[in-house]
Amino acid sequence: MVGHKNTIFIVLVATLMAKEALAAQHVVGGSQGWDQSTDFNSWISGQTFQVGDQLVFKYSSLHSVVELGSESAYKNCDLSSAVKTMNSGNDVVKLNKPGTRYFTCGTLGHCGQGMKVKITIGNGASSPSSSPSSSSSSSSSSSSPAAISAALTSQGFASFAVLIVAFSVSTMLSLF
Ligand SMILES: [Cu+2]
Repeated sequence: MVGHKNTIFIVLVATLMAKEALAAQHVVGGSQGWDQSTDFNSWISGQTFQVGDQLVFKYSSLHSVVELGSESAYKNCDLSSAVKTMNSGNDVVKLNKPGTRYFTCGTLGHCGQGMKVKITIGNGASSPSSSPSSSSSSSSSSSSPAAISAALTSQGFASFAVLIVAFSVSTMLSLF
């Protein structure tokens, strides 16, 4: 009975670890960071945001991070409706639910210079093809245009591997 409880506990922990491992950290602006010289439009075009991911804003003391509450505030650089202001220089924002979030810099004029990002967060379960079956097609090895399904497969494999490790650990524990 104790062994069973151990197994359940470890599998739960492993599942949480797997989810944590799959969550991505997005350093806003890439290597150039949060700065008015960064081209945020081109940065964001290469990003996909999912629930559980994190944004990381890295910047000098010339800047700050202001979260705005609406599309119109974002378009008009209206900082009066700020939802939250951060200024540590290394701010982490967790994307904890699907939707759209808006961030800009609080320094006068920087928003107008393009220092702002609009983040659209998917729910993680949706795929572009929106087909309900995800496991049946994994056996085909044809050269399909499936970078996305390859990514999904590797994610599935990662969590599977974590579960295997958890199982062997729990088996070892139950021997003692
Ligand atoms: Cu700034």
